Amino acid sequence: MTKRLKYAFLGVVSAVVFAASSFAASAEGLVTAHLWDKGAAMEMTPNFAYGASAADKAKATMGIKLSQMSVPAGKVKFNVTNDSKDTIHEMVVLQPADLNKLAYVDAENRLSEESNVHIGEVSELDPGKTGSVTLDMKPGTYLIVCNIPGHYKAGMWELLKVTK
Ligand SMILES: [Cu+2]
Repeated sequence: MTKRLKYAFLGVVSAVVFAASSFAASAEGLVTAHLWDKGAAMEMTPNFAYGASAADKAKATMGIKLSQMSVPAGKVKFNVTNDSKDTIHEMVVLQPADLNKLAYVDAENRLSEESNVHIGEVSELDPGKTGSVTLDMKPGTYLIVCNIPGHYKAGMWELLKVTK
């Protein structure tokens, strides 16, 4: 191999290594979340907390749409968009010990972020705004909510399974 060829070869090798490492970086999970509502004029009905049937939840006037219901464990990036025209929303990731015993703060009309184990969030997005957060997630079931007062019970929650 001439010296010139050797350098060219090394160049190819480093390009391949670089490509491989950027592939590894892009292997982090990506979840897209859309926060939606039917407009501030619509009444918030507090009947759609966790446990509401899918049929009931379909009547909710606000909600969260996730790109998927499960994602592999590890680094997970959440890209969050507030699709509302007039209402602030947020996305909070909780990992409650028991989904059937969620701690609720009645005085604040929202879930306790302490008792339900707060993992991370994109807080208070103005209408039309986007935000993102990358979290290191272990296998388990997570509750994704908007914790603006009243919004969780009005239907703004989804479950996300993190798989091994
Ligand atoms: Cu909300």
